[in-house]
Amino acid sequence: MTPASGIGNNGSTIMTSDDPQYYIKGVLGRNRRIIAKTITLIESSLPAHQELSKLIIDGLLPHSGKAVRLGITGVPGVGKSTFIESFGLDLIEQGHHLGVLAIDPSSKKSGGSVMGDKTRMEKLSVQDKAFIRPSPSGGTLGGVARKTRETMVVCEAAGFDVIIVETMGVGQSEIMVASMVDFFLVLMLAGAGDELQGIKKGVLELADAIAINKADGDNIEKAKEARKEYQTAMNLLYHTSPVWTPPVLTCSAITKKGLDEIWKIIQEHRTKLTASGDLDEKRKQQALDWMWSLVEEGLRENFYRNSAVQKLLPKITAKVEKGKTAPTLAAAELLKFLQRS
Ligand SMILES: Nc1nc2c(ncn2[C@@H]2O[C@H](COP(=O)(O)OP(=O)(O)OP(=O)(O)O)[C@@H](O)[C@H]2O)c(=O)[nH]1
Ligand SMILES: [Mg+2]
Repeated sequence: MTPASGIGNNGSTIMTSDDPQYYIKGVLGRNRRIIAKTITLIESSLPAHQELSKLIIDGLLPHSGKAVRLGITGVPGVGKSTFIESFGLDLIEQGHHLGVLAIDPSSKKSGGSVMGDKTRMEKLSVQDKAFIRPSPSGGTLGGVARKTRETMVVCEAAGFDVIIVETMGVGQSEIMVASMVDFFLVLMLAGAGDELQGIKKGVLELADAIAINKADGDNIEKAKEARKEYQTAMNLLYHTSPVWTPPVLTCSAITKKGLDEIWKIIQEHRTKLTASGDLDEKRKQQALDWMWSLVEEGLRENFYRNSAVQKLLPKITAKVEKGKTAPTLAAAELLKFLQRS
């Protein structure tokens, strides 16, 4: 294997170890520099880095799985960053170690990621007991999900016992996040219709709790009204677990009112689902989901990397466009190469 290398801040090439044990030991010893390096390897698309990160994840996996995994979603501006900062600082005060990861497939390297703007979590980001990582940039949603799952393993192995995965409530990414966490919290605003909030019914079905944020000042009454309406709606929806009906709460990420209650609900959910065996079942299902999404990603990569596919693709797509070859035949023709590879 070629040694893994990276570009230093000053533009110089820095050699890093290609020994998985270097990373495994560093992560287990909660060495922040090595944690960050490991995540950079996970996010790298270089084949040598990907091989190395597989070995590292394999070594870290037995040390992971003990954290409380939370997913948080909500439309832009609902207050996710403010909420995570307030909630996170409270958790740290109670002695927890917090990892915050983001999923935003649209994010570019130049910023614009959900948490590219760290200033919104400025108090949290300087805490020793917090580790904040913005969304890996670019790539498919599947690729971003893989990187986030692996980063979660790294954070858990490093001893972060609460992991928050943040995503924007505007697309497919919620389903991804819900499939990698124990508890999925949807933040909403009072006085805005569902359509306005861009939240689909499907997202509410994924929710383990809804919190109407910004319940402060003049907004308190409106938030209480919204809470009642959503609770009625939630009682009618299909729920992911028979032992849990998702509650609707109100909170203020600014005044911190209601945040304690949300943490209590998360713990109550954990106790109930552990007792019923549902949490275990959920994690097992998630491990399978993880495996299948890797298989699908691998198949797709093999397909597009195949030189025969690359050669045939322009010709065959042109033929399909012109109606000279049926899409069914074209697909079968292309897939034949995968069977041979
Ligand atoms: N009054 C009030 N304002 C809040 C509260 N939470 C957040 N805000 C304000 O709402 C605005 C948006 O908050 P953010 O935390 O940046 O929202 P976000 O959901 O992270 O937004 P994106 O990162 O764009 O998706 C900011 O001006 C916050 O100060 C709250 O509980 N009460
Ligand atoms: Mg934000």
